[in-house]
Amino acid sequence: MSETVPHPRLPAPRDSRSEEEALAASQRFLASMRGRRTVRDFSGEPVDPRLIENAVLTAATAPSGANIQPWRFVVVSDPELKRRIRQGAEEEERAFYGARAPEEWLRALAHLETDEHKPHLEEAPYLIVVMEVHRGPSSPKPYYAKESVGIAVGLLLASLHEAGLVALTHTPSPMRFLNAILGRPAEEKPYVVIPVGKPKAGATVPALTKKSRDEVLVWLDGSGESSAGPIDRRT
Ligand code: IYR
Repeated sequence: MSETVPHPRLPAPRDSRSEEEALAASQRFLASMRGRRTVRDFSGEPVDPRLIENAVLTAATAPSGANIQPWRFVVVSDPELKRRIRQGAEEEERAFYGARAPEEWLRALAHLETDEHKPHLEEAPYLIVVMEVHRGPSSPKPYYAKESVGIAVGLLLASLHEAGLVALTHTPSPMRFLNAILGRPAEEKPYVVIPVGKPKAGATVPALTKKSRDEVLVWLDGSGESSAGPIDRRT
């Protein structure tokens, strides 16, 4: 039998700010996000758990396929669990760096100076293990699960950055060992492990650049020009 009750609807949110206010807010956000860097060296300084909770709640606002919201965020601060996660991840990474990784991949990674040692998995006060939730006893079949969880992780990283914290998107591969350590059911597939905290004194990051506007942005406005944006051409 098909559903006949109409789904309730609400007015779409409307923004009452002026163009200038909106632009200023957008520029502030851009400037802030340009300051985000992946950090691999964490101090043991404590972090307010409300910042972690807000970041997770922010992530959970993400759009998702059919609004299934196929995510769960497991926040680990228990030192023993962190130790076991480190142990499991380093085992996988030894296999990766020692044998599994193709030369081309290792060459692409070289400037990040990563290796199989993952002390940050114990040093960071929190590890957020992001789970992609598949069909299971209490979860429906998701659609576009990877895309949905990826969007949520983007919002999570933005929130952590706005809160003045640093994070590392870490993807030991394969990550199934996490289910046993964390006691999570099979329908939760580990997506990424995110150590979060404050940078260790003297921590450095590689000098990286992001692609330029013209490399990442293509405007197709019918004028026949494809890359000069409206900001330049505004009269
Ligand atoms: N998972 C490994 C390797 C690694 C892979 C990529 I792609 C990176 O951007 C960084 C590292 C590790 O965590 O060391």
